[in-house]
Amino acid sequence: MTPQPNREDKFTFGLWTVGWPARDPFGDATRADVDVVESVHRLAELGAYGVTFHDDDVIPFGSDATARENRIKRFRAALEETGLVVPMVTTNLFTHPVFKEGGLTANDREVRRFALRKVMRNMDLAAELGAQTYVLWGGREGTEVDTAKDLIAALDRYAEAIDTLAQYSVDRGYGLRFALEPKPNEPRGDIFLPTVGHAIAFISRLQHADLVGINPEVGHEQMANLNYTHGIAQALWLGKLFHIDLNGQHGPKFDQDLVFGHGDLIQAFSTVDLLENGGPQGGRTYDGPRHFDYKPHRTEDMDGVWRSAAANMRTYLLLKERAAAFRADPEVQEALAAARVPELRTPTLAEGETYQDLLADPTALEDFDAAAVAQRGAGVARVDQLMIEHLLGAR
Ligand SMILES: [Mn+2]
Repeated sequence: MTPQPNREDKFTFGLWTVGWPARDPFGDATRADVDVVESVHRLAELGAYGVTFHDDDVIPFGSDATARENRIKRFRAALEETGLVVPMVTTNLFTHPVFKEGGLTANDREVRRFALRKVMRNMDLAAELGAQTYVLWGGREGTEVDTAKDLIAALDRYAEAIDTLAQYSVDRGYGLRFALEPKPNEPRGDIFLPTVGHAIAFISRLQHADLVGINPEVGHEQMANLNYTHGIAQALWLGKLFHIDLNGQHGPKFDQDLVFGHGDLIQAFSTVDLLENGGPQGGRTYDGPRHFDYKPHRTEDMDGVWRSAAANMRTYLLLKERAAAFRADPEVQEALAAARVPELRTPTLAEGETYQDLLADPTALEDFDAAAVAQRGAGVARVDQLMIEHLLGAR
């Protein structure tokens, strides 16, 4: 039986996902625009917990004050009718042509000042709607021609912008935490803060580093041929996993934004296992929303759109069920023990032991039989197949 999603699962969707009219660089839209009010209702019926949005998803760019208020009112009413929450909000600094050379890192200072104001205005709305996380995806922050940008100054301006926004949140008492979303390329030839590692290193130099973490997207890391599960593990280790974008991707190519699990399924399994079972005593490592940032196939009508939205949640829950079965299987536990997986939690030096003690321990070097120890198999092959069998529902 397929598990049914409910509010406790904390599944959230960007309004731009189901609302994507499927325009691509080569073809026109294949679907009509979707009213955000309808999206909120449909997602609530499917079992979602919340929605997220860019400013322009709810309030079209250039709306006057009256139009703006009306849009917000309708959206707010839909949230109240359904009980959906808005845990995360973000800004569109990429669609309008004014951002063609960048937003927060544009060479043109006027554009940078406008970009900051656009973010601040939407932070006001985010706080009003009770959001806790503000995502910054710098889709236009980058280059095609490296010599046409002062790359060092661009990072200075990026840091200046994020620290300014964090200060604004602190002064207004908004309590927002910021999550940078890495992506290697697309739409720019090369985007700044291209991977989880680049973004985390950048954050360490910010004045408000404590308020800034990351929002890693499955497909974005895989476009860079990196392992998403490893990326979020490092973010968890650093306390920097502020939000996640779940979707699917078939390796390094254009950003596919497939349904979660509909790309690298084995990595999706390890991602869910880490999120749900990777804690120190087992159990959850991340309590935030399970946020889907995907695009329904361009081939689909609206029936296919809602099916694909449901598919994200069902796939996550199926993987969660499979990961729980994997962890509970006595043979898996035995195989993990044989592979010495639990041993990695034992510190290399004993409690109170110093490197002097280690130097005085002949079993660590002088009497250590490297040739004999090298003969030991690691036992990974057994774990590997047990994992696949659980993933396929064969156990
Ligand atoms: Mn993407």
